[in-house]
Amino acid sequence: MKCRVCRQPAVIDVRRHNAGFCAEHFLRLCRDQVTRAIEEFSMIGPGERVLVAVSGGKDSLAAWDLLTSLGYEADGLYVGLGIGAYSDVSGDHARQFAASRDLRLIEVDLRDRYGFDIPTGARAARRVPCSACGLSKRHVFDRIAVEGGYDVVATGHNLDDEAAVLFGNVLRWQVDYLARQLPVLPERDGFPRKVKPLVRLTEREMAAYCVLRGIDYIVEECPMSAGNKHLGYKEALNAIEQQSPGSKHDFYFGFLARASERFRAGNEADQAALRPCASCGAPTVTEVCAFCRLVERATGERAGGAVPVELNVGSGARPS
Ligand code: Q46
Ligand code: ZN
Ligand code: ZN
Repeated sequence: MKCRVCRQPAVIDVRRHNAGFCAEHFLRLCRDQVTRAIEEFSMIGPGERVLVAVSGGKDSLAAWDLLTSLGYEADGLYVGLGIGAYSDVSGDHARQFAASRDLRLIEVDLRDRYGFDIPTGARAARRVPCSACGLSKRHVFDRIAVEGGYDVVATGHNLDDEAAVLFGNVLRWQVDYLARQLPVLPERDGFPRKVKPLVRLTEREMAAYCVLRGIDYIVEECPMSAGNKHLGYKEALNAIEQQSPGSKHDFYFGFLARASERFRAGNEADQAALRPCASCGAPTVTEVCAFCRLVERATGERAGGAVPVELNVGSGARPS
């Protein structure tokens, strides 16, 4: 197979584009797809500061690399979840990447800052680990973005992730989730905008991107992901994609273009009902937000939010 652009031998075939690409033109395709997503959904404005949530996996490291190579001022945030060796190794990958590119990595360890880790916290609070984990990560992203004066939090969710979440939400008609399933969630009440610049790229493409860019990422899955429904949804969608390339793209972008608006109409009233959490100030519908309740159950203490906390900042300097 030859590269669609230059006719040199291809290193990857991208079936949904019905084309092969050499290394140079594949990397350019990835950058173009990110630029297109950022522009199409107004993700990042000129001069805005971006905080990239990095897990040490391929998607978040690729997102950080893509954003910085496109010229955005993007620092990384790594949250130490305390999931045994998985957390140790993933943290090492994030640190190594930051050091290799001379980028600034902020680290927050859940145990140090909030007094619990995901396995013990989830058990104490009787939540499934991924639910306690998602809640904690979202809280930390918001909190650090506010403390550091970042305008935007970027995550490494790719097309496979978004299509799988959409599939699960449609399967159960989770209309509240469907209303919020967007590649951009606007800033509100002093909390930053959330963006997903990789929505036009797949998991396989991000793995290839990392290999071609020499990015060493953690390959092992999180041990707590076993039984996660999204893995099953991804497999189902992969089988469909195999038969009919482009299905995932059409499913997700068709939803955004033709259906998402209908679910959002009813959700605006819910948004208006949000008020600041009595403990940490995050927007919530209850008096104390779900994260603060999790901290309370996991540690017996309130999370609070106003207390200044020292950040453990990695060795890399901010890019000039
Ligand atoms: S890290 Fe956390 Fe994931 Fe592990 S516990 Fe679940 S949510 S699977 S992205
Ligand atoms: Zn080429
Ligand atoms: Zn709170």
